[in-house]
Amino acid sequence: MTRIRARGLRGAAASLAALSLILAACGGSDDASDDASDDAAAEESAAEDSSSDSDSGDSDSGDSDSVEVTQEGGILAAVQARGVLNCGVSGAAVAFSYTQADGSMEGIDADYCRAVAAAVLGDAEAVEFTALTAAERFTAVQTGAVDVLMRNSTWTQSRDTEVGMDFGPTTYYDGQQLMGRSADGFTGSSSVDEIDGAVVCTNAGTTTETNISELASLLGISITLTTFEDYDQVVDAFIAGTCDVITTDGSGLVGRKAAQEPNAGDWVIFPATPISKEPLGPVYAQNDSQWADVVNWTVYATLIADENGVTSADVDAALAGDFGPEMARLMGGEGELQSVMGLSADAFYNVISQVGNYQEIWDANLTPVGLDRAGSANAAWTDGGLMYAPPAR
Ligand SMILES: N[C@@H](CCC(=O)N[C@@H](CS)C(=O)NCC(=O)O)C(=O)O
Repeated sequence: MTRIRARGLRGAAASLAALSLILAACGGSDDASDDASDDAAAEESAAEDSSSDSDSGDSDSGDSDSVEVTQEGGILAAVQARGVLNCGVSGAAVAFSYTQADGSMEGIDADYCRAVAAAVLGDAEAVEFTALTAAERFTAVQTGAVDVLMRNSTWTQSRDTEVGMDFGPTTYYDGQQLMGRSADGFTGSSSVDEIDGAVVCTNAGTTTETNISELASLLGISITLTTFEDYDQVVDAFIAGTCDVITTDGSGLVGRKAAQEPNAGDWVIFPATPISKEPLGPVYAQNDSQWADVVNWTVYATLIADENGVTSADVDAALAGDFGPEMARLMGGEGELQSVMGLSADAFYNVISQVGNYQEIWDANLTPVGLDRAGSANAAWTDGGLMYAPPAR
């Protein structure tokens, strides 16, 4: 994994530190972390193998018999004492968490790291980003190498129940799609049957590889599934022609198409309806309810502000009650509930003023690559979408 100390909002300079292994980073000598690392290594090496139309089972879920939260006393106290949030990201997911040329981290996931730092520390810049591959990410949560993982990670039953982690509110409802070349006859209305005989590439340790294997079996088609450790390698192999088709979350295809397609129309994304549900959101160690509340309500605060039309420019008016009592409470006014969570009363004022509401975070990161919120599952519930927060009272 790669640790990137990025103190700064979008575009601010950050420093790149050396590559380091998970065990080196967390000094894991206890049984739980050894188990977790061994399992992850086994999972990674298994996933590195290419397979043909294989049933790769639950390789994306990780596997850990005995996992314990390693930060005694709670993650909130640990982060407050440290003064910096350790946040796991991809670093290779355009528009979600993508390492910029100057070393800074940009994307919706990176901004949710900043939002948690703003809530806990009053400073959205107090984040150390750790770039993790798909295969590395859950071990980093289990061992406490990161306080929270914001790495386009899909909430699944096995990950939630077997792997020593809990999932927060979905920040982006995604779905798996495929991308091929128009020169090979693929169009936006192509169906999955058309990849019969193709070399299909994706990254290891993901829901993606299991979804496509299961679907190929179901459809009775034969594919050669080749997995790479990181997504940069997948896209490079697609560009080099080694892969006929690549597959991952639709957002990951749209982002790379926007960033790397040689000529407009060369690459096409299909099928129109995704082949899976990929609810993406925060992941943290299990059995730390206080920390779960902090991360969850940070996300909810961005949604409630969005529901009430409160942007970063409106926080003082909201605190003064101009947007009603719920927003006043959420901004730290009369009846505020942040203090009982172990946060300062102005925790969510800091989130909205320094990072923005959900729509502002969307506009900053996803609109530029052509991802539309309107009409998608990511629209507010009042607009027919699934974005919905419990009441702040
Ligand atoms: N959401 C899926 C896939 C996540 C995933 O790894 N997606 C790719 C494509 S968007 C990615 O982000 N790769 C970045 C990397 O490998 O660093 C999961 O949780 O397993």
